[in-house]
Amino acid sequence: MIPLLIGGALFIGGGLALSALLKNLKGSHVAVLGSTRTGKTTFLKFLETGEIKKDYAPTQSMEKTKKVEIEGVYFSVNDVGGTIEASKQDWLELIEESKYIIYFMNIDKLLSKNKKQKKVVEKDLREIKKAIDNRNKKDVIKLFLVASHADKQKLYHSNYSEFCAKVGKLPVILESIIKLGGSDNVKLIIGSLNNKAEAEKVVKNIFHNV
Ligand SMILES: Nc1nc2c(ncn2[C@@H]2O[C@H](COP(=O)(O)OP(=O)(O)O)[C@@H](O)[C@H]2O)c(=O)[nH]1
Ligand SMILES: [Mg+2]
Repeated sequence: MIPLLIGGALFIGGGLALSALLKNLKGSHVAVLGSTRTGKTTFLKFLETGEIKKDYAPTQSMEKTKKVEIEGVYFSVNDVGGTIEASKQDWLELIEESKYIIYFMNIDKLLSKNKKQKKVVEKDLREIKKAIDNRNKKDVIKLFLVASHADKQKLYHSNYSEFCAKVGKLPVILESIIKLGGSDNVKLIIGSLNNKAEAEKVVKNIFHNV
């Protein structure tokens, strides 16, 4: 059983303490990557506060990489311009030091055949793969692909399993998972950060069994 009361612990729904969920990651570095407006800041703020803030504040260029320690886990968000193009060196540094990568993509845009988003995701994942292969540290990296903004798609609400199957079959996602080492190394998380309940599901899906 998960203890119900831990001093100062943040609870994320159903009495599940974030500290319990992050227990196995203690001391690890987690890189949060993804193009702009995919949900990185929202995700991190949720981990910090348990709240969903809707107002979009583009990350200031002064704070290219934001680092936060949560429950003994070191999260870094790289947020300038979004794509790997804009801040490649920062991405490479984060990938070098991290054991986990959480990559955000806007699944609503991908499913809407947004060519730009598709190109960005393809390029980002290709570069992430290269960076992982070139790491000096040789420990295995776990990668979480988070397909956020799913709430904007009708099928997500009407038939969740069908929606997941559809997302899993998208070539850009399917091919990336294979190239990045298959389902042992890569986990696809489909969901939304539109509200607390949805964000809790995303967080649980990422961190349980890690
Ligand atoms: N509907 C919906 N909005 C989202 C979702 N994730 C993020 N947003 C919104 O998208 C905007 C950009 O999110 P943000 O976390 O700032 O993106 P970042 O640039 O990756 O840090 C914000 O207004 C968020 O409230 C989602 O899953 N669904
Ligand atoms: Mg941001």
